[in-house]
Amino acid sequence: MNSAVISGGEFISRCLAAQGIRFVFSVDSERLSPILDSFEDYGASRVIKARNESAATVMADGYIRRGRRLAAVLTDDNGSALSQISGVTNAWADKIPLLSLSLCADGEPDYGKGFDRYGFDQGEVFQAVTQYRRKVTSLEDFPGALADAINYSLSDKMGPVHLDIPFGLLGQKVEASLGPSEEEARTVEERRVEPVRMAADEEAIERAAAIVRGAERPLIFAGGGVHASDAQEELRELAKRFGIPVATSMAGIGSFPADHELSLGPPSYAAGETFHVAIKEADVVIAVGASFSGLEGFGLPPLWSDAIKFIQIDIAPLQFGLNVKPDAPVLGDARTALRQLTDAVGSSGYEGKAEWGEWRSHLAKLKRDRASRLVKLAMRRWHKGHQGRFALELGGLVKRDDLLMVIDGGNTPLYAAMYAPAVGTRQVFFPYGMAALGGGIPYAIGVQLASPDKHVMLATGDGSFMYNVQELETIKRLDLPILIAVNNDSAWNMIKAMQDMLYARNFVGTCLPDVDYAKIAAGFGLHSERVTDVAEIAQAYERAVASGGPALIDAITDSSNVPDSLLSFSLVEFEGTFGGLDPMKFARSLWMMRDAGIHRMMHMSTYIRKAFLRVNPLARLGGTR
Ligand SMILES: Cc1ncc(C[n+]2csc(CCOP(=O)(O)OP(=O)(O)O)c2C)c(N)n1
Ligand SMILES: [Mg+2]
Repeated sequence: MNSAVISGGEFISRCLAAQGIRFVFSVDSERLSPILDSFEDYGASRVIKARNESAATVMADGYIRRGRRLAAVLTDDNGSALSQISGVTNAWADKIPLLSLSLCADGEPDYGKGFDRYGFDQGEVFQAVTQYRRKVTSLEDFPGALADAINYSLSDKMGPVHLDIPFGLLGQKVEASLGPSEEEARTVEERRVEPVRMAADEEAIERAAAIVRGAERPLIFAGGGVHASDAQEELRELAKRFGIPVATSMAGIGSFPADHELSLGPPSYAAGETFHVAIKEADVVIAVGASFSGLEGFGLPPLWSDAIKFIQIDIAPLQFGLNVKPDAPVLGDARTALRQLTDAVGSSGYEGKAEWGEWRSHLAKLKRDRASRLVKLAMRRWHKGHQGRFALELGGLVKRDDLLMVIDGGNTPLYAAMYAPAVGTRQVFFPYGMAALGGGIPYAIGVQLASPDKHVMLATGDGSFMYNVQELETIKRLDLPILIAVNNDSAWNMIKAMQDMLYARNFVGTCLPDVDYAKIAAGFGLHSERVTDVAEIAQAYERAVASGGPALIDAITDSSNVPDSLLSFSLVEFEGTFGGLDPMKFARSLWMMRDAGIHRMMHMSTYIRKAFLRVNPLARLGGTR
C-alpha cells in the first residue's frame, strides 16, 4: 500500500532502493532499524550484517569491485561511523564508487546544556577521503542529496561519497509523494557502475599515435583504470594488433591475461626481472589508467629509464605530471581512448614494426626463465613449506573458470602474484591502494555476494587474517562457500624480512605465535584442516569443496623465505633502506639460516644480476638510449 504519509526511516530506505541500491552492508543497531527493517521489502534488496563497521565497509567495496554495481554501507554515528574510515579511505585510494552513510547528531552541540564531546561534525572526518560529502538537513532534502552523492561517486575518476543522516529524521513523518514510489523502489534495476565515456581530443590521439609508430621498444603499462573503465577488451586489441608487450600495475592485476604471450606475467615488480628490464629498456610507454604509485616505482628512476616517452591515458587530469611527465597526455575514458588510439595507430594499414619482434622475444625469454627459476625454487624440499609452493598450488586452482581469488597480507600477495598470475578478468583481487592489510575476509565476502555462482578463495597471511577474524561468523551465518587459505609462517614476514637483512635477524615484534587457525575456524563452525605439507593443498581444497560450506586451510610455511621482488620494492618504497644495508650483518643473517640461506642468496643474486646489472643490453649493442 502506498500510504500518503510514511516514516522517515521507510522514506530513506525507499529512496535507496529506488536508486538501484540492492545491497546495504551494516552492523546491527536498533537505531538503524527504521531504515534496515523496511529495506528488504523492496524487491531483491538485502541487508548484510557484519560484525564490525570497518569490515562492513570493506564488504561493500568488494561487492562493487566484483559486481560493478553500486552498494552502500550504513552505520550508526560516532564510533560506528568513524569505524568506516579505513574502508572508505581504501575505496578512495582505489577509486571505488562506494556510498557511505551514517547516522549523526541532530543539531549542533548545545553549549552549557549538556555538551557531549561526541557532538562534533563527524562528516568532516570523511572530507579528505570522499569525492563529495554532506549532512542531510531534512527528509525532503534526502532524495536530492542521495542522487547528488551517487552522481559524484561515478564522476571523474570515481570514488566514495558520504552522507550524514541526523538520527531524528528517522522518526519523523513525511509525505511519501516527496520521494520515489513504492513501485519504483521495488522494480528498478540494480544500478550498474557506468564509467564516464569521455572521448579524447583527436589531436592528443594523433600525437600519441605518432609516438607509438616511431617507437623502437614500446610497452603498454595497464593500471586499475582499465578495470574502472571495463577496457580489458580494448587493451587486448591494441596489444594484439601491433604486437606490443603489456605490463600491469598491482592495481591493474588481471586487466590483461597473465598467460598471454604478450604479457610480462605477474603484475608490476612481482614480474621481477622481466618487469625491471622492460621498464629500463622501453623507449615508449603507453600508460593506461595507471597512477604510478610507489608499488610501481613512481614511473621514475632508479627503476624506470629516464629516456622513456610516456603516453598517458587517464580520465583525471590531475594524474598528468604527478609522477611521470607525459610527452602525450590523453585525457579521456580508457576504453574510448584505447579504441581511438588503436584506430589512429592502425590508420593507413600500419601493423607495427618488424623489429618489435626482437623486443618481444627478449622479454618473453626473461619471463620464461623467471617462471622456471621460481618453480624450481618452490619445488625444492624445504624443512617447512615454501610460500612459493603454497601460492603455486593455489595458482593451479585459480585457472578454473569458477574460482575467484582475493589476496591479503605482506609477502603473501606478492607470492600469490608471482606464482598464481591472474588469467581472467576480475578473477583476482588485490585491493590495497592504501596498503592496508587485513581486508581479505570482508573483501572475500563482498566478492562472493556479487558472484553467487562462483567460488571465492582468499589467500591470506597469518598476520592479516587476525585483523578481521570475527567475520568468520558472518561467513558461517550467511553460509558462503568461501575457502580461506592461510599462509601460516608465524610472522609478519614482509617486515620481518627487512629486519632480517638489516639487523642480522634481530627481530622486533614481527614473530607471531604458532596459532592453530584451523581450530579457530572450527570454533566458528567452518570445515577446517591444518596442512603441514604444502604439497597437499590441492587435496585439502577438494575436501573443503566437498564439505559444501565455508572452509579454512591452515598451511604451515617457513618464514625464512623472502620473495626476491621485495628487493626492488624496498629500494623505492623504503628509500634508502638498502643503502643502509650492512653487508656483514646480511651475510651473518644468511649464514644463520643454514640451508635456506644458500639457495636464497643464489636466487637473489640471479635476480639482481638480471634485473639491475644487465639493464640495457640492447643499448650496449648500439640501441637508441
Ligand atoms: C593495517 C596495516 N597495518 C600494518 C601494515 C604494515 N605491514 C605491511 S606487511 C605486514 C606484515 C603482514 O603479515 P602477514 O599478513 O602474515 O603476511 P606475510 O608478509 O607474513 O606474508 C605489516 C604489518 C599494513 N600494511 N597495514
Ligand atoms: Mg605471515
